Amino acid sequence: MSVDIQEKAEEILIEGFCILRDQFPKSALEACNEAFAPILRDYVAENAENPNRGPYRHYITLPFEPPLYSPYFFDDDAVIAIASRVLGEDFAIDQYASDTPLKGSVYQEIHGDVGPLFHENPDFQHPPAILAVNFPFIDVTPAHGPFEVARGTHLFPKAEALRRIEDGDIPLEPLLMNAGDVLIRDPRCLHRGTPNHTDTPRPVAVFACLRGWMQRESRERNPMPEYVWTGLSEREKRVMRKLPRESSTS
Ligand SMILES: O=C(O)CCC(=O)C(=O)O
Repeated sequence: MSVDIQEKAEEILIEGFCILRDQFPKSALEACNEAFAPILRDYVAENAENPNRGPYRHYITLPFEPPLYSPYFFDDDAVIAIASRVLGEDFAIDQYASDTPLKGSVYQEIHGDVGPLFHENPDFQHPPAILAVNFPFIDVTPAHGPFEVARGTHLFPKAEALRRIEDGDIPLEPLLMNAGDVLIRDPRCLHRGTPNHTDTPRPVAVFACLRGWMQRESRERNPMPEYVWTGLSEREKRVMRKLPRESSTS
C-alpha cells in the first residue's frame, strides 16, 4: 500500500505524529524481539536497581547489527521521504535505542523528549528540528503499557499544553501499535509511558532523525561495525553518516 507522503508530513506538523500501519515486515520484528531478549536480560541483571526511565522501565541502546539493524527499518522509502519532507533531504540519524516497560512499570510524568532549541526563548514556535521514529517488536495491547500521546501539544508552550491536558481539553491517547507499524513523531509532542501489566516485555525501538545542521553531544550510541557500514545502500550511508563507526583495528 503506498503512503501519501504529503498527508503524513502534514499530520506530523499538525497533530505531532503519524502512524504507518504494516510498514515493516512482521518477521523482521519477530527476529528483533528474539535478538533483544538476551540484551534486555543482561541489562536488567546489571541495572534492575537503577532503572533509567522509572520503575521497571529501561532505555537501552541497540546494536547496529542484524537483525536489530535492518534495511527494512533504515532504508524504508516512505519513512525517508516523510523525514526528508519535514526536516530536509540532508537529515541524519543520530540515535538507535529502545524503550521497554516491564511488569511493575508505572505511569510516567507527561513529558517531551527534547529541550528547547533556543534557551532564551523556550516557547519559541518553530517547525520540527528532530523526528523520532518508533516501532514495537510485539503487538501492543492496552495491557502491555502503550505509549500515550497528547495530540497537537507541540504547538503550545509546555505549561499551557500541560494545563490543557490536566483540564481534560486534550486527552492522552494510547497508541495501540502492532509489530510492523511505525510511529513518526515530533518529540516535543507531550506523551508518557504507561504500566505494562503483563509478563511480556514491551520493547519499542526508536531512531532519531535530525536536521542536517544539528548535532547532539549527549546521545549514547553503539558504534556501527565496519561490515554493516560496507553493506549499507548509498542512501543509508547518507542518513547514517554521523553515527560512530567501529574502528577496523579494534
Ligand atoms: O516507551 C514508552 O511508552 C514511553 C517512553 C518515554 O517516553 C520515555 O522514557 O521518555
